[in-house]
Amino acid sequence: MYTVGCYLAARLSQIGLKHHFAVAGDYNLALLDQLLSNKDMVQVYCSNELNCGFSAEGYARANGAAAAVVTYNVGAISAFDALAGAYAENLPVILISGAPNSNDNGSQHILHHTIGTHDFTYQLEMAKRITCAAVSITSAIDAPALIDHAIRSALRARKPAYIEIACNLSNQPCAAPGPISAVLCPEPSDAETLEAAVTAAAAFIASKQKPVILIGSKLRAAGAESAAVDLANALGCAVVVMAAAKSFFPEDHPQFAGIYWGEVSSPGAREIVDWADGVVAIGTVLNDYATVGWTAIPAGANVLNADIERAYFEGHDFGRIHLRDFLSALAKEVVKRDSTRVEYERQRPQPTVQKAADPSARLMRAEIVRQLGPMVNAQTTVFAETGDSWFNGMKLALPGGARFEIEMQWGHIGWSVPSSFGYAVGAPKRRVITLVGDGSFQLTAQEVAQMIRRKLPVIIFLINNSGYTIEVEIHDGPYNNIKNWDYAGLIDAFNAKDGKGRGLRATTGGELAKAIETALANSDGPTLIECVIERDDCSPELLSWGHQVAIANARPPMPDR
Ligand code: TPU
Ligand code: MG
Repeated sequence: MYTVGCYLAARLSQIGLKHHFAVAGDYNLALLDQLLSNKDMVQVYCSNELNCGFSAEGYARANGAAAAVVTYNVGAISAFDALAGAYAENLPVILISGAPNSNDNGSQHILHHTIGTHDFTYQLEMAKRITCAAVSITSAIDAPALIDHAIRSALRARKPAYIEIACNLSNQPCAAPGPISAVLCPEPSDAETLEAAVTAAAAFIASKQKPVILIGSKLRAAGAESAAVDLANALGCAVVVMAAAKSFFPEDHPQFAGIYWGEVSSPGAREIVDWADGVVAIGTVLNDYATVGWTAIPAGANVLNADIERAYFEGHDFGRIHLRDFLSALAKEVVKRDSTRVEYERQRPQPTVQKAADPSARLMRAEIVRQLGPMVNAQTTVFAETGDSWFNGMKLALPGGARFEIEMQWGHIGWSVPSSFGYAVGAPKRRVITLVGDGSFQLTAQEVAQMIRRKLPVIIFLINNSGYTIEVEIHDGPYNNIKNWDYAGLIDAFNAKDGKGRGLRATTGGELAKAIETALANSDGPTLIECVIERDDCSPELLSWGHQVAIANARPPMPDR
């Protein structure tokens, strides 16, 4: 005998979820009971719904999909921020919200947690704008079809979906789930279009002498990372990766030519893209940040754009072809064109061994990055928060197997703490290292307590530079100063009597080295290392990037008439 809640649990489990994230509220308590009755899934609690949404977002980064369960309005509207983030970042997060009793629909009742009118539709309407599917379950008979529709849409589109369930329905009987293939069934590429696209693309590439491959963040969403390696191998050219896609192409691959990010690219990468006569742009997202305030946009006749379900270039536009199918088939058709790789070999920067700072000298940003480098191995996943952590993270050379997570399109400060928590829940065998600024940390700090609760050995490098340095470099003012906290001391407050988190402070290179040793030895909980540096001690890339972004932001309005 299935109920609506058990049906939902079965479907979430069948798509591969071993956990779901939740914050309790009276609109979802009965639903949480139903979900708990599924022994294949663990319910993981969060401190607030924004964090719950970001935890699910991080879980989806590790596991391909995720679910978060929240209460009506007061919970769900907080979670919407993270849900919109999942949309921006192409992650299928299923947000499930408890909702008013079905008998209250159309009544003149005023319900708690609402804006106090008789309208119970606005949450669903809001959800429709930031998901690929949003459904409201007010009848047990329709529940299986609506649940399947929402989950199927999310998995296909790699976008979030929303399901609200009236609070008196989750324990009502409904049909048993049929085969999961009906939910997973991918829409195949259109075979004829695929063939035409591949023929035209192979001809386009053959017409170029110096093509380069540019990897963007939608590559992973499309499940096409290994297909991109196949294409690179066949073409033999240099491969550059956008910042938002770091680690989506292996950095130990012989054709890897660095991070392309306009004037803040890694050495040699920009020169190779500038020199190329054709760019195969795969899953790229060219926003103002990624293009350094519109100063570096590969566009025009020399660009072949391969998107998740579309390829367009030089008078062609092919739809209904999957990126993975397109890249794999193209790999079999392309001619070898390796001149950008050969040229990059000449330009390739020699690995420099940075000198260790005097262990008793005041800690500097460059020394933090130097000490971070050797910590990254095949099992590591690095999270880089908005702020100078982005630029510090870019400097890490990733060995094969290392992963890198960044939220460059949504760019919500505070994302990294809950997202790395969710990721660590989903990928317990990986070593998660989170780079986060003091300003960002203050938004979502509570979720460190959940890392403590679940004994997750996440290592947090909290860069305390006394403020919003990224904003300082874009446009400074008193609003970029923040209240200092005792960040290391905070961990003891979170530990209370039973926690095993560690909070350490490093003000010199020597203290940092010791703190890293302690962190690596602490397997019973997170370790936060507060790295204290000066306010203006930032990466040179942030200076240049901030300058260009400030110019782009300050463009005067077009004349009215
Ligand atoms: O390393 P640093 O100092 O640059 O990083 P920190 O201390 O984390 O400061 C980040 C400053 C920042 C702000 C205030 N970066 N972006 N913003 C704007 C912003 C405000 N609110 C949200 C939710 N997201 C944002 N990106
Ligand atoms: Mg800061």
